[in-house]
Amino acid sequence: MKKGIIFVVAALVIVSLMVWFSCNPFQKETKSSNLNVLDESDGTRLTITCTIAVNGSTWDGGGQTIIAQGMGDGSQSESQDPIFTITNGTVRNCTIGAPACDGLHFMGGSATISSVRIPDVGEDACTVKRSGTYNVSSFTGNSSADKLFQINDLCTITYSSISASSMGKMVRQNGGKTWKCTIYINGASLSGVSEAVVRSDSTSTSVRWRSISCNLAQSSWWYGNFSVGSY
Ligand code: ADA
Ligand code: CA
Ligand code: CA
Repeated sequence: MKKGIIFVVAALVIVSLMVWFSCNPFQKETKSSNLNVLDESDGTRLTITCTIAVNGSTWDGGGQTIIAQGMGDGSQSESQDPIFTITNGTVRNCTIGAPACDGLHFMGGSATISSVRIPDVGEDACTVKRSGTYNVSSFTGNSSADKLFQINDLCTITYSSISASSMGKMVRQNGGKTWKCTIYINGASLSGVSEAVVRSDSTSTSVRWRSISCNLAQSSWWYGNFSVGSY
């Protein structure tokens, strides 16, 4: 009888460990073969069930489309998982299909997103979660319900060659926050913007920009009382 209970407990522990290791968000993922790939039948589609954590490496999607399952519905719910977290690394060359959930999260250090497309942005497309130095380049993001890019911590961030349609604002520093972020916009082609290019409640934040085209009159590009200049 006792042996039976020990056996059941041991089996439960082993199964729990297997589940943990198959979808551990803290695990360092370096090779695509480590990812939780459910469907790679035609080499163009990668179905995932947990966040891909890029830490100290470059993750190159080779043009694949990523589809998230069980990570969120792409709505305005704030409780969805990110598709990627990036710490001191790069994510490049992929499309994030719907539901794009909470997009990509910058988690610290120096990190880059390059040649990423999100045809139907989820809650938002890309968020600064922790302080660092970041680049977003050659990025396409369409159909944002509100924000394309969100900034929740101190950073210097450069957005270059951004192509986006339908959004409230391209960049939002977290509401009510007064710390400084330094934002560079080096080329953005924006259509269907309803509110602003950048909105911030911080007077210490600085925006430097060049080559922006936007449906809004230029007098409505900057929503807030921050420093703005071209460069
Ligand atoms: C909203 C919310 C913040 C944060 C942010 C985000 O602004 O109020 O707490 O969740 O969205 O990062 O999406
Ligand atoms: Ca949000
Ligand atoms: Ca978000």
